[in-house]
Amino acid sequence: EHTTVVIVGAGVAGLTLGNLLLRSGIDCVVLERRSREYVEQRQRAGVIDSRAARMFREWGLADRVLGGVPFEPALNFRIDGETRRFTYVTDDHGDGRFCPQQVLVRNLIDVFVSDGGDLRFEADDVELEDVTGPRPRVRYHDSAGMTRSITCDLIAGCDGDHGVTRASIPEEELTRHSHEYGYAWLTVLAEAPANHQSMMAIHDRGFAGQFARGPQASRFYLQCPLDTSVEEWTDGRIWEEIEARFGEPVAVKGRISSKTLVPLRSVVHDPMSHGRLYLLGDAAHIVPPMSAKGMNLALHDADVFAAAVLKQVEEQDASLLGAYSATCLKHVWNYQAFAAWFTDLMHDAGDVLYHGEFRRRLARAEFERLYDSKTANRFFGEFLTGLN
Ligand code: FAS
Repeated sequence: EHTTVVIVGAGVAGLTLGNLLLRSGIDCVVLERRSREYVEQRQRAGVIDSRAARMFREWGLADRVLGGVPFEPALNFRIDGETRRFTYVTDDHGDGRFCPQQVLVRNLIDVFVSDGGDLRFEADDVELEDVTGPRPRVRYHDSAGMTRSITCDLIAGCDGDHGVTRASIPEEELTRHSHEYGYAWLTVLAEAPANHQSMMAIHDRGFAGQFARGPQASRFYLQCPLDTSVEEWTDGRIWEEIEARFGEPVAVKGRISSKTLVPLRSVVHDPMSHGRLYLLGDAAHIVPPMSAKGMNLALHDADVFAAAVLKQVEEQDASLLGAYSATCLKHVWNYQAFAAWFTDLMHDAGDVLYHGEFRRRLARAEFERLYDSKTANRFFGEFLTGLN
């Protein structure tokens, strides 16, 4: 069996890339390890920024894949219990959306399959061969346990941070740049309606965030020490911390359906390609959820790679493929810088434990600048919309 592009992983990067190639008449096969049910219910990100929404519109997919609600150019901050609403100026026309990641994924699957795309779930034990040769091969076991193999022109590694594609690149060919923030987030999914699209609290007890995930649910984030365990976080303790850090009672304390500890880190792998293998999304880089850019960077990579494949297939011009890694890394480092700045700002401003009083006052001053300076406001808005 032969195809032009084998895409490993049906997350936001893999499914977006599959749809962009399919719409361009380019042959591809998507191999996903999990079942369709599992992939469609996996809850993660919640924000599609304006750049990503525009990208879907430019490819003619926006109406069919974008769910959720437009997000207003405003953030709600709670500083030591006092609400400080932050509206930002942007040239953008409100394209960004609050859209739970699994809604986007579900829509991308529906569109890809209904347009005749070749998406294979429960594809196990994916292995790559001859990635630096003229005709790479991908082997895997299908859902019936049969061994299958596909030769191709290109492989897109869209299998996330714990996948097999990046792992197939020889260590000496890849550099891992990483930064640990020194604390973790307890991320909680609860049946607790949010009475605002987003709320972020700066407090001496630590950062807290609440983001609507549809009308009846919220994703909460609670800063916690790295050496804590999920077991220590009983439901009672979670509600107590949320109420203390937001400085108000939680009206509806519904069922908590998931609790995960996510150590905050930033990671970039360089280069993002090796031979005919190209890495997209979390397979290449990780940003802390504070930035709400993880999903959006994956979408950016899919946009850049799809255009590069199109140029190669239609004009036999490999220049964009050759530039793929540098193009994406420039964008990724720019957003890593934003993510690190915003993460430090929102945590140092309430921090009396880790980085001390001087960093705390610096962060408070930077925070006030967002309100006092039109330039700082606009610069922040450019990053939030993804249009920087
Ligand atoms: P994905 O992880 O989405 O997709 C990878 C796919 O590859 C998966 O379907 C996986 O099953 C499949 N796969 C893995 N190994 C495979 C193999 N060997 N063979 C075949 N398939 C394989 N980002 C935000 O912007 N905001 C947030 O609030 C946010 N919250 C998050 C919370 C959690 C708990 C996590 C883990 C991540 C969160 N993220 C958030 C980041 C997240 O949204 C990612 O950035 C985004 O999913 C990246 O998309 P992909 O690169 O497509 O990777």
